[in-house]
Amino acid sequence: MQKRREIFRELLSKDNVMILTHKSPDGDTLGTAFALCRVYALQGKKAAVVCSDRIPVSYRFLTEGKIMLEADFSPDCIVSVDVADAKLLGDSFSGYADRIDYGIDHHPSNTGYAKKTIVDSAASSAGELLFDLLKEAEIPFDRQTAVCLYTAVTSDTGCFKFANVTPHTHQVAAELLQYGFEAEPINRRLFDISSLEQLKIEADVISRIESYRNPAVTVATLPFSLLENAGEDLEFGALSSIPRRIEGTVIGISMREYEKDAVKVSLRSMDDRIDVSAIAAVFGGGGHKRASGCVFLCPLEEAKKRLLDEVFRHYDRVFGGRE
Ligand SMILES: [Mn+2]
Repeated sequence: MQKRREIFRELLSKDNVMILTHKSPDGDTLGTAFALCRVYALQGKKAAVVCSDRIPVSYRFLTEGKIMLEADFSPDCIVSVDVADAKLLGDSFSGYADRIDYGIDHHPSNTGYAKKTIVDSAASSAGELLFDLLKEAEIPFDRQTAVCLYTAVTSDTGCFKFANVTPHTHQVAAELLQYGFEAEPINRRLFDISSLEQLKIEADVISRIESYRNPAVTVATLPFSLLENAGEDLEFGALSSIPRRIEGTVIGISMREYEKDAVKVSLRSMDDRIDVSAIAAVFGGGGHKRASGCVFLCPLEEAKKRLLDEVFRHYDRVFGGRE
């Protein structure tokens, strides 16, 4: 078996590289992709980051304001970052599923679709993994690369708050900060700022919260009717954090009907004994033990009923039935 350091060195030796991110892009997939892209550029090579979906406002500082990312050349090498499954590339890049040369990922559920994959599920983020790989391979990088990597790490750790944070995560952040950029505006952009429209939608979601198992299972729903006239720049990452803010929540669920009869679900576990990726897997989804997701193609109410049946089954198995 080829060592990860060798795979990484081989990957960096390529030119004309297309870097694929996952659909519904977050700071980890984008930050890691732009960091890698920058490393290629520093070596005088051509690389471009592509994404099937619009870039959320919060991350446009990484893309120099670009809203869509497309490549204008035909690549000699294709790398995916933070993409657990080729299905997550999104419609515009699904044609590349069999052509991906390298995958860099931290999801234990990575399906191994790339010809060569570097997975480290102990890494908080793909950004932390890419930092480790650069360090192992002794590849120098610059401040802009560090900004991208820091964005990836802080994004996937919820500003260093989540259970995936390890002492090493903080060490990586500390080493990145040595490059001399300001972290405060990045974290403020990612975690504090939102449009007024966004806050009002969150208020709607909060007013619709339902609690079960007193109140260990918390569900926040966003029906399509509330989104029909909404602006294009709404961000939904923050919605998944609403349920777990409620005291006593063990399983936090947010459900967004993004199109009529199509519901995107995010599941968060506050207790190590509850593996929400197993619940998501029942419905064809996946992710991490403490954070995962799935999609239902049916009306919101029906999706909620099917999901909650499964959630209660898991919860009651661990906590011994109705409390
Ligand atoms: Mn990630």
